[in-house]
Amino acid sequence: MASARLVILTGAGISAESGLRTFRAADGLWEEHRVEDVATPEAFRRDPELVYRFYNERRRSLASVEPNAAHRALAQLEATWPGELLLVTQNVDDLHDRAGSRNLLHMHGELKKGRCLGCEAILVWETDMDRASRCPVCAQGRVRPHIVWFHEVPLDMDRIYDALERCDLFVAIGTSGHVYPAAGFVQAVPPRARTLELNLEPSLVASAFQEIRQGPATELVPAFVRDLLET
Ligand code: BV8
Repeated sequence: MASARLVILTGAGISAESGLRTFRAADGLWEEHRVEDVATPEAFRRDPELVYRFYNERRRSLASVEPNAAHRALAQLEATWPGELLLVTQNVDDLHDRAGSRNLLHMHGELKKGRCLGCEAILVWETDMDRASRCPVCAQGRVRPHIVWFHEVPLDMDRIYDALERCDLFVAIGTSGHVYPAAGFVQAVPPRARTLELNLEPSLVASAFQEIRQGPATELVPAFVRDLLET
C-alpha cells in the first residue's frame, strides 16, 4: 500500500477526548438552541449577537484543550506516508493544525478565522467577534465567523471530490454521518478503494464501509496508523 492515495475524513468524535463536545452528544443543543438553529445564515440575520456568542464561546474553549493521540497519529502519518494523503475535517477547531497536519482542508471553516461581509477577505481571528468588529483589510466591513453554516456550500469541494475519486483508501473517523455532503463522501470513492470507519459506535452510513472498527479515537487511530506504516 506504500504509494496508496489516502483520504481521511474526521468529525467531532476525533476531538471528543480532547474535551470538546460533539454535536450529537450534546443532543445538538447550545443554550437551549438546536445547533441547526444557531449555525445558519438566517440565525445570523435574525440574531447576530446570539450567533457571535455561540462562536466566541467555542473559540475561547480552544485555549484550554490540546490535540490528542489521534490528532498526533494523523500528523505523524502525513509526515511519513510516501503516497498522497489528504485530511478533510468537518471540525472547526484547530486541533489537527496544532498537531502538525498540513495537507488539511477545513470543509466547514475554522473558529479562528473571520470573513469580511464587505470585501470577503478571510481573516485570522483569535479574539471575540461582535457586530462592532471591523475588517482590518477594507477597514469598514462587518465581520462574520468563517464557518460554513447549514444551507451554505462547504469549502474546497472540488479538491475534495478530486481526491475522493482517485483514492485507494478512504477512512472516516469520529463522524456520525448525519451531515451532508460529508456523509456522502464514502459513496464517491472508486469501487476498488478500501473503506474503513473508526468510531465509538456505528455511524448512520456505517453500512457503506467495507470495514468498521469500534472504539475511542485515541486507541483506534494510533493503531490504524501503526498497521498502515507496517504494511
Ligand atoms: C449543503 C459548522 C449544499 C458549524 C457544520 C434540509 C435543508 C437544508 C439543508 C439540508 C437539509 N437536509 C439535509 C441538508 C443538508 C445539510 C445537512 O446535512 N443537514 C443535516 C442536519 C440533515 N447540510 C448542509 O446544509 C451543508 N451544505 O448541503 O450545501 C451543497 C451540497 C453538496 C455540495 C455543495 C452544496 C452544510 C453543512 C455544514 C454545517 N456546518 N459545522 C459549526 O460547527 O458550528 S456541521 C457540524 O455538524 C459539524 O461541523 C459536523 O460536520 C456536524 C456534526 O457532525 P459530526 O462531526 O459527525 O459530529 P456528531 O456529533 O454528529 O458525531 C460525533 C461522532 O463521533 C459520533 O459518531 C460519535 O459516535 C463519535 N465519537 C464520539 N466520541 C468519540 C467518537 N468517535 C471516536 N472516539 C471518540 N472518543
